[in-house]
Amino acid sequence: MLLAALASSIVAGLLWHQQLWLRQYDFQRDQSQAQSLARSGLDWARLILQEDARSSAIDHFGEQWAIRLPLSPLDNGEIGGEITDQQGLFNVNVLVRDGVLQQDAAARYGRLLALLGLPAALGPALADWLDANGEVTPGGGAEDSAYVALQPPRVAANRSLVTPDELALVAGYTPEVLARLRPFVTALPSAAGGAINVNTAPPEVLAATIEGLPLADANRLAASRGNKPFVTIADFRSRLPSGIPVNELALAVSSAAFVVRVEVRQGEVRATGLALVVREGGPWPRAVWQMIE
Ligand SMILES: [Ca+2]
Ligand SMILES: [Ca+2]
Repeated sequence: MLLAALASSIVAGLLWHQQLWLRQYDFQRDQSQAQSLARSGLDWARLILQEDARSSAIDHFGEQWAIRLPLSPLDNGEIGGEITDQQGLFNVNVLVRDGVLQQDAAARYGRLLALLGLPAALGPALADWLDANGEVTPGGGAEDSAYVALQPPRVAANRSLVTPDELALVAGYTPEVLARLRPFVTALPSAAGGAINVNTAPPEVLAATIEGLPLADANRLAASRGNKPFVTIADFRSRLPSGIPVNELALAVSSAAFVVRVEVRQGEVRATGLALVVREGGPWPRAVWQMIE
């Protein structure tokens, strides 16, 4: 009787282990499939961007790359994704070049902060985070001595940001500030250039980039490009209100940098692929960074 009970409990134990092992096996198989699909999704997006560069000289929201793919069914799962242009956003890395604060870029960033109703001190704080020196920039700067007192203690990076998520480390960049700021800013390597794509920039970024352009006019420009994208900077300028000087070097009608996001579900497992892709005129858009998780 005892032996029989023992035997049956051993069998139950074995079965349970087998179940567990099978579930683990399923999970690992789904996980590796999900991650591999996410990677393929990123490559597919790079192909779309390569094709786009072949077929058009400008970049706007009416193009194929801008179409978001909603989660769509595939065998035992789903896949979806989107490509978002980064050249329409304010690249925070232009604030500092070769370790030195750039006053014109600081002025543009200051205008953006004001348009978004954010404190002006966020400008100098970010400048000090990026610049190479240890001197506190007037108007709200913060260097190492301010950071060692924070939780967690840290020191200023004194270099460009790799991703905009690093903004969360900078003094004053609270979750509330970031929620307001994030849709308008990005962090790009110098290879992407600093010009703003007037076909994709939010009105706030247009108004911040072009001194003297009221937000209401920037809104009108953004509405007009929906039907008729800007084909050249001259075209953009002809549709600006008269009398507003334009620094052509700060503007573009095309984009070199895009963030690709791919979401995958395979069985019970989810995977995300995220990459910053830069078109540099080479045969294949380069991933500056890529994450699969
Ligand atoms: Ca294009
Ligand atoms: Ca400094």
